[in-house]
Amino acid sequence: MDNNDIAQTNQEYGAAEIQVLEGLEAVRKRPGMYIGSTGPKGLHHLVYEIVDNSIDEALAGFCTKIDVEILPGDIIRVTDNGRGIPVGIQPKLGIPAVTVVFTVLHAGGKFGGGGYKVAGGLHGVGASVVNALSEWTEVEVYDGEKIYRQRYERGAIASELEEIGDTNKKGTVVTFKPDPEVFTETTVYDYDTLSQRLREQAFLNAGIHIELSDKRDPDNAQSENFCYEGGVSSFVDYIHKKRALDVIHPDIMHFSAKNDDDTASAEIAMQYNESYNELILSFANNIHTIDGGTHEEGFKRALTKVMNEYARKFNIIKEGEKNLSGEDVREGLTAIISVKLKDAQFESQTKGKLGNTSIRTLVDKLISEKLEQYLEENPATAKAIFEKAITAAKAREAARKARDFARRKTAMEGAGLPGKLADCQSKDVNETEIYIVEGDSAGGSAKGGRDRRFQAILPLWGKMLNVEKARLDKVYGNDKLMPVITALGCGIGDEVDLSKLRYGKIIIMADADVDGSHIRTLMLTFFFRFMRPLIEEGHVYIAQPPLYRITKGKNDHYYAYSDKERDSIMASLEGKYEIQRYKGLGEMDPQQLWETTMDPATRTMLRVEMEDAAAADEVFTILMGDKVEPRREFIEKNAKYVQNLDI
Ligand code: TTJ
Repeated sequence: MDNNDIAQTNQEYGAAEIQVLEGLEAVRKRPGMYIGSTGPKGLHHLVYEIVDNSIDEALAGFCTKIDVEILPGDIIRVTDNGRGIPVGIQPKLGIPAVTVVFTVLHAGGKFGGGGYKVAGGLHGVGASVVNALSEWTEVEVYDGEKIYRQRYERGAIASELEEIGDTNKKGTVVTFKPDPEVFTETTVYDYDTLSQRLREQAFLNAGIHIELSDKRDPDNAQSENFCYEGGVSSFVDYIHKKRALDVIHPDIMHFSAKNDDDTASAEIAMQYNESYNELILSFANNIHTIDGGTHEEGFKRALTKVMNEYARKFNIIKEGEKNLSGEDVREGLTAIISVKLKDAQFESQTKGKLGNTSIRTLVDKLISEKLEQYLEENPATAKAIFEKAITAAKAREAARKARDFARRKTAMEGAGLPGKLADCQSKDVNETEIYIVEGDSAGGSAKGGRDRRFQAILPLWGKMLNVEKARLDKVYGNDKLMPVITALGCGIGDEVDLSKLRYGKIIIMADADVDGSHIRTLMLTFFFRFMRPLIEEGHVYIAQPPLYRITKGKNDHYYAYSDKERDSIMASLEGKYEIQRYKGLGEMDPQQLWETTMDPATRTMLRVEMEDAAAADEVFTILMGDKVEPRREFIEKNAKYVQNLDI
């Protein structure tokens, strides 16, 4: 390149820079559009966006190691040993390619190199968005000869790309500090959140080394190294060990396939355990599809089909006997489905559902061809799996009888609604709410405080069923859960019909203490396992009662919902005041409970997302399982959460 070219590109640089600033200004104005939220989720999302680039480079075959460091001040540094982002002038804009990557919106895919970049949704928005939302960002490129460096502040170029030294290494180092002006809630990273996600990425991309280290506080330094040669099979194994689940056959099944023109691939690992639960985790382009989609549909359809065909062929199910249902063949199954494809389409409110129909066919074909063969070649495994599925089918039959019995019983007893339910007047699900309340005194306050026009109250009582060890048939007989099922009206298991749901909002209201947290975990696990569409469609909420009441003089009072809020209220008050700590909902009189927790005009509630429910399910498995050791470990690690928990 001669001097003339440089002069010319520099001229165009002005125009490019203006365009760049306008693009990133849009990101700063509406960060939520690009990273989902400016809360903790969005904050962590920044790290994933950067790491994704290194993973793409690894998938392209040029990078083996990715380092993620949390530095003092919650600054993040990501280092890889890939080819390094190109530093040459990008002809169209006349600026270095690396500058384009960091300052032009949506440039990520072009230079990320993976070929599997995702279209639409929040995914793959790239380095420029991270740059726009960081107080500052620095990039260093090692190209095997020179080291280059550039700095940006709030998305704008703070220093031109410069050569800063010689090197024989290759790779990219990106360091950024999330902008507290954007992340107003918190800029503090949670090690475990990053750890979980990076471990998951290591499972999904077999053989890549990912290291996470927390260097914020030298006294509490920690680090982990993730590398799984077994990929998704290692993932299944990890889940079974972590949840202390005993498997019913030794080998993990592992199937993979590509489509004809190599534009899509699918990989599945699966193994059955002794529990009654199914756990299917699906991913598209390394993104967790919490709401499933075509890959899960193809998998389930083919699994049911293959199992029934096999059972017929070998006379495991005899003539005249019914087929196994989908639920029967998935009882105790843990499966990881990972697909990679061009132009992934993400659907649903949270963009957590894969829509590409060609993937349904690809996964269906993969299971149809390989699972049948596997079962024929591994008769001992096949035997164990069919014994389990047949037992599940029998239990399902028992559950059907229990349900019919329960229905006849309620029909005979009259109204059909649980005796303790204080129902509301409205029948319009657009406005109706049911509060599920633990404890009779809280139930009393809730009944007194509610707006009976549209708010129903259901106090929970009786012995909680250990859902961990229960199939549907046990649920039908349980005196704590049956009232919930009858009150909601929408059925359970594969019979759930949301058109029959009697309340638009189901609100779990429990004390803000450890026992309350126990009951929330229980209820969420129950909904997650037996009424999942309720959570998928966003009907389930957690009430947020206050922790403190601060009284000043006779008439002034304030409520604080967190310690932070209490402190700021105290700081704003002059003179004398009194603080009351609520130990339970029952300490509030009806008027207070209405004001603080139930009045739609003033309350805040948390809508339960699938991730929350899935997390509750995991906690529950460990807490209620048979194994003592994992439980002890969990309790030690989560001491704050499970303090005093009576288990
Ligand atoms: C693109 O094709 C030419 C050779 O380099 C390819 C590339 O850009 N590789 C690459 C990018 N490796 N690592 C990155 C990268 C790493 C981090 C931490 C952050 C970003 C935005 C990119």
